[in-house]
Amino acid sequence: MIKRKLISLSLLLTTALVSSYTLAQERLQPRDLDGNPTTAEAWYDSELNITWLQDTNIGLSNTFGLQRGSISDFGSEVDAGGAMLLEALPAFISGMNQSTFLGQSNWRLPTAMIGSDPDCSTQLDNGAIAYGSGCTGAEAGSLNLYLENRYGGIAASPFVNSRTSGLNIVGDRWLGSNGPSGRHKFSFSGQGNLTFCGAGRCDKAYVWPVHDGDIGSVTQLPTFSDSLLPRDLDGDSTTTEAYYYVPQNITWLAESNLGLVESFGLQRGLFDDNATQVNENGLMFAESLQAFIEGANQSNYLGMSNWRLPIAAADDPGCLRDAELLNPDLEGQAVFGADCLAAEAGEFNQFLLSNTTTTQASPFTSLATQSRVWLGSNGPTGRHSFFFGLTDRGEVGNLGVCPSPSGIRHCQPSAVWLVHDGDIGTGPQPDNGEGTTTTEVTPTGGGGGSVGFMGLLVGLLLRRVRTRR
Ligand SMILES: [Ca+2]
Ligand SMILES: [Ca+2]
Repeated sequence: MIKRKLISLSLLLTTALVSSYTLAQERLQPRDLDGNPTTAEAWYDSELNITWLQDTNIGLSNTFGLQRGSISDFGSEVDAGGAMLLEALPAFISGMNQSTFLGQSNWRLPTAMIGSDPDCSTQLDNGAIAYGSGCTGAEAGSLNLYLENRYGGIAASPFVNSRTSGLNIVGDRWLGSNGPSGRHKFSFSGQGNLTFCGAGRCDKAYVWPVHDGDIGSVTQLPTFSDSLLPRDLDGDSTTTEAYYYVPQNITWLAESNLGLVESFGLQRGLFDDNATQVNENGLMFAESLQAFIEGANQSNYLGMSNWRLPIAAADDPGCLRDAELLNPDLEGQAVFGADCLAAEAGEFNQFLLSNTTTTQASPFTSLATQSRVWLGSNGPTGRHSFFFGLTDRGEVGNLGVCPSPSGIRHCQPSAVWLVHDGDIGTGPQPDNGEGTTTTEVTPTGGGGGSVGFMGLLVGLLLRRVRTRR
């Protein structure tokens, strides 16, 4: 009897171990190439046994010895957006390898199909030549199909710079090999479009290098369970009022649209222009921010009197490039646009996305309905807002300013999501960084109608398992 129980217990344990192993083995696994294990520079593709650079447009930040500027006739310049002609590829890739970029000297372009891909929409010579949409063959087609199924597209995947900056276009990437013409390009979007150019001139495209094998070392990217700690601020330990985010050493309110539940003495109603009031949906104009936040602190909201807005970065390299591409006159002075990854808002957005694939699935439930929040800082105009998650145009972390640098006053009403310096409130203590955390993930038995944080986490994990099937 006892023996049978032991056997079933060990079976149970084995099942648990196998399933947690399955969870850890996503097809794409983050890799550290720069010595900082909390950041990923590349992703190992366990199906193809190659490693993809995290940056899908490496020409945007590096020229590897080539000239930056407008591309001349059949020239080998790298343009401001990172694109280049076929003629630039040999020097670009060899320059990358000679500089041992991120410690590696065998970067190459991903492959196209050698021969036929029956999934391609266009088939010539009885399928010996294939191109068009729907291609799933070779490295590019295989990964594209996976990104569509796993993340809903490359823009929501862990890879960065997948759009041509500032525009809602995922440009073509050069492929390295072979096939009928040897001059292949692939569009990592939607159905995955494979094109090749014949004897004539090929239009410019972007470079997304890969490396054979599993390079780099395993990362320790921050996760919800070890980096986002629930905090009680009202004395009722069964409710969570805020989350302490360990990497930033700040505490984020659980309610990411505080105007929805508090007005701190401000009028509530429909907007008058420039009025200091809070709308029914919780949003407010910039003119209301000071009175609202002062009201929160003077009323000692949740026992604290130093609430503030999260900040943007004065010089975010991601969105700075974006702004300059849209308007070269703004070089070095304007910071706005998509792909802003720095400072409190940008970093936290990346953290939420990398753990959930959408901020809607995070514990901050108001982000699902209102994602644009006011930021407290600085920058050229001092009036920044930040769109958490993915915009409907597939932009990650869109930073807005108003009035815009072009002078057009465009301050949309946005939500207030307050943060507080340090670890306030009570709850589990931060991991000391020794070893891995072994937080038990079990659904909380509260059953009070609202899905708890652990419930969300479990739901996400289950969804990941389902996605893999
Ligand atoms: Ca790193
Ligand atoms: Ca509480």
